[in-house]
Amino acid sequence: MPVVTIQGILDGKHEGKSVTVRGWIYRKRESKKTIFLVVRDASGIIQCTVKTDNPSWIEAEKATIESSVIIKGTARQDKRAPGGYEIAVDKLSIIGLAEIFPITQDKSEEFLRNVRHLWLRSHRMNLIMKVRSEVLRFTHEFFRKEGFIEVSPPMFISTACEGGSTLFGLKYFGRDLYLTQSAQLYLEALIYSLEKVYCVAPSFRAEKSRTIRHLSEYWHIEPEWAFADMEDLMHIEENLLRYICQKTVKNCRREVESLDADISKLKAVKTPFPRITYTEAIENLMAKDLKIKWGEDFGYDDEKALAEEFGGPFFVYAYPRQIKAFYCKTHRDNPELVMSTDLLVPRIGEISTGGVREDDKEELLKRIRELSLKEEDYDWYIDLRRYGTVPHVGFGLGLERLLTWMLDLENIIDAIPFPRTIRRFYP
Ligand code: AMO
Repeated sequence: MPVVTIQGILDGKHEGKSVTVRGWIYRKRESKKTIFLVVRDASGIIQCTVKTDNPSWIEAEKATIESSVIIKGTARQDKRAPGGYEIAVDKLSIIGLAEIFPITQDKSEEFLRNVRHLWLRSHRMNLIMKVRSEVLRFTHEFFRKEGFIEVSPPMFISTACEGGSTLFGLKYFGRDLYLTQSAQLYLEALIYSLEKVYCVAPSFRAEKSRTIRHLSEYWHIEPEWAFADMEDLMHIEENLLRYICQKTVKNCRREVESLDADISKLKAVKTPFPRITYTEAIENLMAKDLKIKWGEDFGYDDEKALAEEFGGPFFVYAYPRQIKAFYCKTHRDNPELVMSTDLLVPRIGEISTGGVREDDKEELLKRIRELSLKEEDYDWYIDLRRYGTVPHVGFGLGLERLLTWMLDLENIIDAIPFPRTIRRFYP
C-alpha cells in the first residue's frame, strides 16, 4: 500500500483505494462501536475510524494524543467527516506511544508560548510555517528573475550598521565583536563584484521594546544593487511585495483562509504604491493633533495613524538626516534631507527601510565624524568609495513583520518558530 499524504486524500485523489498514512494522533473520541482517531501529518488532518470487530481496536484504545502512528485502511468520502473524507482503518500501528500531552484546549497563550516546541504541532503553527516557507520561495524567485545573485553575509561583525543602542556584543577570542544588525555594509562591498546581490539572513537587535512587532532575532530580506537611484529602489521594492502577495493568493489560498486572514488585502496590492514625503507625513499627523514635530522620528502611533489613511502599503521618503543612519545619501539641493524611504503597512507600520547610499567619500567621512563614529572601524567601508565608487541603493525587509501583516497575526512572535525577545529565549 502506498504511503500517501492526508491532503491527497482530502483532495479526493485516493477515493475508494487502500492507503497508508503516517502521522500523529491529533484528537480522539470513542463511542461503543467506533473509535474516531483524528490524525495529522505535515499536509493535513483526517478522521480515521476503527470498529470494534477490528483486531486494531486494542491498539486504538491504547493510542494517546500525539502518539505517532502508521495507519493502513481505505480512503472514502463521508460528508459527516470534517474535510469530507475519512479512512476506514484496517490496521493501526503505534510507533511512539505519547505520555499525557500537556496542551489541552483550555491553555492560555502564555502557556502555549512556553511550550512552543510542542505548540508548533498545532494546525495554526503548521499553516503559518508553510506560508513562511512559501514567502521565502517567492522572494528567492523574484530576485533571481530580476538578475540578483544570492550571497552569504557574516553574522559576527566588528562594525555597527544601525547604531549602538541595539547592538548585541560578544566576546570573540578575547575581542569585542557584535552580532549583525543588517548585512547592508557587506552587501555594499559585494555589489562591486556582482552588481546586484541579495541575502535572506538573520539579524539581531538588542531591542528593549516589548511590542507586537519587535524580535531580538529576525530574518532580514536585503537586496543591494549598483547603478541605481531612488526611483529604481521603490520600483523593485513595490514589485517584490506585489509578487509575494499575488503568489501567496494563488498558491497559499487554503492556508491563508484557514488562518482567517483577510486575503482581499493581499489581492488588493497593486503598484505603484502611494508615496509621500516625510514633511507631508508630519503635516498630516499634526493636522490630526498627534504630538510630533518636524525632525522627530515616527512612533508606532504615528505610523499607524498614517497607514490607516492609505489602507495598504505606501512609501514615506526624504527624511531629516538627523534621524537616519550615517550611510544615507544627502539630497544635494537640501542637505537637511536624506534619500531614505520606509515602506509602511496598516496595523504594523514600518516593514522596510531602504535608500540611496552615500557614494561620495568626503560626504561619508563628514557623516561618520558628525555622528562621532570611530573612523578606523569603517575604514574598509570607506574603501568602497575610494575604489570605483558607484551610485547604489538597497533595502531591508523584515520577514516576520511582513508575515504578521499578511496573515493578520496578533503578534510577530507567531511568525517565527522559536521567537527570541527580551523575555523569550526558551525553548
Ligand atoms: P532597519 O533597522 O529599519 O534598517 O531594519 C529594516 C527592517 O528590519 C525589520 N526590523 C525588525 N523586525 C523585527 N524585529 C526587530 N527588532 C526589527 N528591527 C528591524 C523591519 C525594518 O523595516 N540596513 C537598514 C536597511 C537599509 O537601508 O537597507 C536597516 O537594517 O521590517
